[in-house]
Amino acid sequence: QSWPDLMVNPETHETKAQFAKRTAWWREAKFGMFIHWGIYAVPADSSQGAAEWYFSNHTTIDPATGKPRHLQVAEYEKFAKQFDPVKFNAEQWVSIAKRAGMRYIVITSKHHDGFCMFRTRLTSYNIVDATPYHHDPMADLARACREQGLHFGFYYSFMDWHAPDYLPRRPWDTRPTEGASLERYVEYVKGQLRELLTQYGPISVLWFDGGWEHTAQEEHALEIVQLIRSLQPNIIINDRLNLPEDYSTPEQTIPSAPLPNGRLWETCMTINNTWGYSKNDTDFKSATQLIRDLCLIVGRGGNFLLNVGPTAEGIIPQPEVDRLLAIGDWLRVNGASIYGTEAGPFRRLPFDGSCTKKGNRLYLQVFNWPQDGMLRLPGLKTRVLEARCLLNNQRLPVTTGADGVMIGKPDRLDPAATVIALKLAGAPEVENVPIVE
Ligand code: JFZ
Repeated sequence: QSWPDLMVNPETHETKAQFAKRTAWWREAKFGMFIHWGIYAVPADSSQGAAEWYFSNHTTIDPATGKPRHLQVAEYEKFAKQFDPVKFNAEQWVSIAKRAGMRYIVITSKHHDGFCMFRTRLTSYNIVDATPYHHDPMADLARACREQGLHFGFYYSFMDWHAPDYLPRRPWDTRPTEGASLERYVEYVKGQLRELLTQYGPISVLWFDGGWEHTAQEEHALEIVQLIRSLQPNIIINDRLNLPEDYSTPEQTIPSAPLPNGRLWETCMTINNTWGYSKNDTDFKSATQLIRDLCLIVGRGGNFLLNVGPTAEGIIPQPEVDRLLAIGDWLRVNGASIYGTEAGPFRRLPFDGSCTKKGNRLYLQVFNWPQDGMLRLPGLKTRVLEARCLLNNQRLPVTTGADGVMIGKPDRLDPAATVIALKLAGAPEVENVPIVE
């Protein structure tokens, strides 16, 4: 956000200080759980593309024509009758997020398939009315988050492959389009957002998606965000309804540096290769890789929204839980280098790792300790008072030479990232020295 300090942002009607206050919890939180949960968890198939895109991706060869044939709306709707998450336990999900060190949860209230995972009076195509479960899991999750102290938010897709008024229709959708109206669809979206933002208490995040088929004007995006802010004045809104709003959402990638003007951002990422649950994707990233991604993201000033894809029974797959708990174990020791920090001050680091900053402290997150045993930190102008390894609080020798600051190797290393906390004589000042690789 680059508006001047005392000017009011025309979209949010707030000053920079008010923006900073509204987004404070989010900027401190750093790590959240993304949940892609819907009736696509019934086929649970990513063999033809992302599991949550099953309705769009899945084709069979029509024996009559020899051509690929898409599912029709009525055929996809049948998965709702098979969606019965009897093992769903909101307290458990939230407790997994909490043990992982996550501070907020964002869940798909409606994905592109149009199926509503919440109680809505605006369509019967929802979890309460169209599934044997007959229950609204969002109410349980909102309550469990409140009880366990996590922030709670909704993903909502503007693109909708089911709503009769959504245009353009999928090319394979054979339902007649006469009478369909995108204007009426926008009213439907507004009505649903009103439900989502009034039925569940405080909602911390609105995570839009699927805005790319239209312009902000066609989507009435400004009206929509104004409605949202009128119902939940402290909410944080992402940038996927063709308005910049509060933060950017790089997907499956980590920007190489902080974004200009302190623009807030959040990388969302899958643990395997698909967002919705898939029986045939077992290509899970290692906990080490995810911990390092968290360090790199936070070291560049971003947040990390890490996805899980629960099953149609309501279970978060164990391989995902295992990785989350391993991240949580690492954070219990090294969380001081993550929560409430800011991007590190160095343009590039001469070691394999990342760096964050908090007041007069720097946190060096070292993935692989340098071969020669010395961790070098050129360009740091502020005097180092003390270096400690967070693993065992061991004090490390610090020397300052022509190469800059050098830190001795701790007795124990963490295989994912060993964190060295540097206490400085003041706020870190850094010289823009080029770093030779
Ligand atoms: C979207 C969805 O299509 C997907 O199913 C998932 O929900 C994900 C979080 O978001 O996918 C996108 C959206 C944006 C980009 C790429 C994929 N993008 O900006 O590059």
